[in-house]
Amino acid sequence: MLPVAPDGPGSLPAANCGFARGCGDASQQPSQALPPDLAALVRDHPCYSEEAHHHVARMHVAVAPACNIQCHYCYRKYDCANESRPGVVSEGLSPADAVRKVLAVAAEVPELSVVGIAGPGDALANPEATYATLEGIRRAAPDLSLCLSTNGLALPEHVDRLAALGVRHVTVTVNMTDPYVGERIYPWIVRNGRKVVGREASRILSEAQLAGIAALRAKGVLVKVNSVVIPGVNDAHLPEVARAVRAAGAFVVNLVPLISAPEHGTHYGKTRQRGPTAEELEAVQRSCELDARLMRHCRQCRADAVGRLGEDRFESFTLSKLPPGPARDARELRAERRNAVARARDLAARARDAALVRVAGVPAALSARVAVATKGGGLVDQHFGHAREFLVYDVARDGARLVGRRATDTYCLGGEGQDDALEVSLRALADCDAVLVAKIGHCPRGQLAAAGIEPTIDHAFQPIEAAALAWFRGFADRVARGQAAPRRRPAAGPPEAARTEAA
Ligand code: CLF
Ligand code: SF4
Repeated sequence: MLPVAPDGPGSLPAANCGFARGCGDASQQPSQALPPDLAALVRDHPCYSEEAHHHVARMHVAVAPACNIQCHYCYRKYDCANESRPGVVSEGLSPADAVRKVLAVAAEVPELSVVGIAGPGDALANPEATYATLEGIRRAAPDLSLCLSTNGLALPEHVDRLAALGVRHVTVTVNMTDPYVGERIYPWIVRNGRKVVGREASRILSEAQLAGIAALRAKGVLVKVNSVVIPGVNDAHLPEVARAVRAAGAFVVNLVPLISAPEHGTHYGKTRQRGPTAEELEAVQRSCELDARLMRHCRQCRADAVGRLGEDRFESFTLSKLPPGPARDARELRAERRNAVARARDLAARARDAALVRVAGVPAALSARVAVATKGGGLVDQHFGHAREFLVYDVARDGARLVGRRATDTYCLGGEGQDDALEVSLRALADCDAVLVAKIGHCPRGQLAAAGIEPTIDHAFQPIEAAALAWFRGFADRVARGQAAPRRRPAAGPPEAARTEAA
């Protein structure tokens, strides 16, 4: 059984209150000290621990092509190597190929910690392939954690077998608990060989999802709920969803923005249903975080993703590129890497704690927003011009809290600056006070400064949180001297405000 707070799940404080040590990382939040067994499940999974995601890798094996429901945002025939989002995959795998690929990746990527089945259809709509794969990986590489993502329709009948196999992390995508909302997301489901449409389909789906979450929790499995934020359809309903899944036993909720474009071939793409803006997503997060822990570092991975979150190494590990024979057993190498990662995390935590002491005297009301360019090792170590995304943190004397990631286009290509890409970056960082990078060229430096965003290399190669706090210390001094002022960020409207462009 997962531990329950004395008064039941609803009595737990919000995960992200108090600017604790990085959101989405419950193991690091003093207000919610976890028992050791649960903390261990969180600590080394890159999706459950924001801190771990800088260091630890996951991979997906695409063994599940079929699905038992239809979502208006899904069309799995679309494939593009440049697309990173759920349902996109370059090649499907048999269970035997999946195990071969896992061993090959685990020999080359020693920070690999988790193997997940996340499509491209639904893992539990393909039970034979899913179980053959999980059992094969469990036998071949018992040090790797098994993870699974599902729409939840078939979940109740699979909980016992998953738990018996040692699956300790399951993600259930829950976009609604109200069938009136659901009928605008799901045109149909297939239940016991029968196609069900309309509100009845959503009612059956929601009941199965909540029952499955509760049953997983009873078996000691950590459940993450992914909820797709669809402006005008379910955004105002999501706080209710967060409360319901939390009450059922979900550990963390991940609010993922709808990705929708006409060329994706989806119903939403064709009907021009848009995804949320960064401000709208933040507004929905704020409305849900009182009721649930939130994950904010999701990269909306492909079904064949390989590497740390934000890395796209899947193209290096297609079947044609795998070594012909069995991969070497690299368990010892992975154990060594885990020790090295533990040391790096420890150093980063100490640096952060020392930086917290230095900002303790800053006025409580002062905060700032900083963007960070990182290659993914938890350091400010990327050139501005090479960044394809920035991590954005709100910083105050309590700490640095991840707000989310902002995708951008790479500014520097072949040594040439790309003006269009710079425009994208300026828009992505428009609400930031500073951007912390390892290096930056003259031109982007000037344009960022002109836009009121301070570019700085002063904290290059420092751990991210310590760097953000160190920058904040200097910023607070300048504010006190009247030489700087925090940027005023436009207040995001409530989710209802987004309804104008609904499908
Ligand atoms: Fe994969 Fe999902 Fe397991 Fe993670 S992803 S099955 S829990 S190992 Fe992670 Fe990728 Fe976001 Fe998923 S970043 S899409 S939350
Ligand atoms: Fe696509 Fe997943 Fe929805 Fe199935 S559950 S239709 S695979 S998004």
